[in-house]
Amino acid sequence: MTLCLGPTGAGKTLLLKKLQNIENVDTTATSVPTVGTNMFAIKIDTEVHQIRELGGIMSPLWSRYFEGIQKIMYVVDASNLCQISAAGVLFYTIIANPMLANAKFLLVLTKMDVSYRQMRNEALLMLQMRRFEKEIQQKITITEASAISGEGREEILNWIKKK
Ligand SMILES: Nc1nc2c(ncn2[C@@H]2O[C@H](COP(=O)(O)OP(=O)(O)OP(=O)(O)O)[C@@H](O)[C@H]2O)c(=O)[nH]1
Ligand SMILES: [Mg+2]
Repeated sequence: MTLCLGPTGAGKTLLLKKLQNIENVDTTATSVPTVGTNMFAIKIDTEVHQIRELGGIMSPLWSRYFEGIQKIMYVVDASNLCQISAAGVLFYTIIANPMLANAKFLLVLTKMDVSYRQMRNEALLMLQMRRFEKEIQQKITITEASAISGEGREEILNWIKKK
């Protein structure tokens, strides 16, 4: 089981829908914040992978779901200047949790289709990634994505299926 975390409105639900089904995602429908959790079954090749989204609103409770987790996808909205630094702090509190000492992390910079988004390097600077990477032992893979254009989809699917 993989967990998908990130602040509220970061774009987790829409991205996971896009990973599930490239064609039929209605990106114009208004979305509802996830209260609680959402399960997504994502078929890659012949295998079905289970991903559990935890809504941003329940971030104080995220750690209750960490036991036995080997993989965490952390989604950050690269177009939300107000949220991005806070998203970095939240990410750091997750990585520092001893239950995830051996987990693999995928940092997804999403909404890369938005014209006023932060560029990759600026986003990583605001997330203080260079500093974090020195202090933590886990491997962090970084990817850019968009649930609208489908950018990053293959990269994320490859990360999910990797043992
Ligand atoms: N332009 C653009 N908008 C996006 C993208 N992904 C999500 N959105 C929009 O961002 C808003 C929030 O998306 P959600 O997927 O519901 O966010 P979430 O991370 O699931 O939020 P919570 O469930 O509250 O934790 C919605 O209005 C989406 O349509 C993207 O890649 N590009
Ligand atoms: Mg959601």
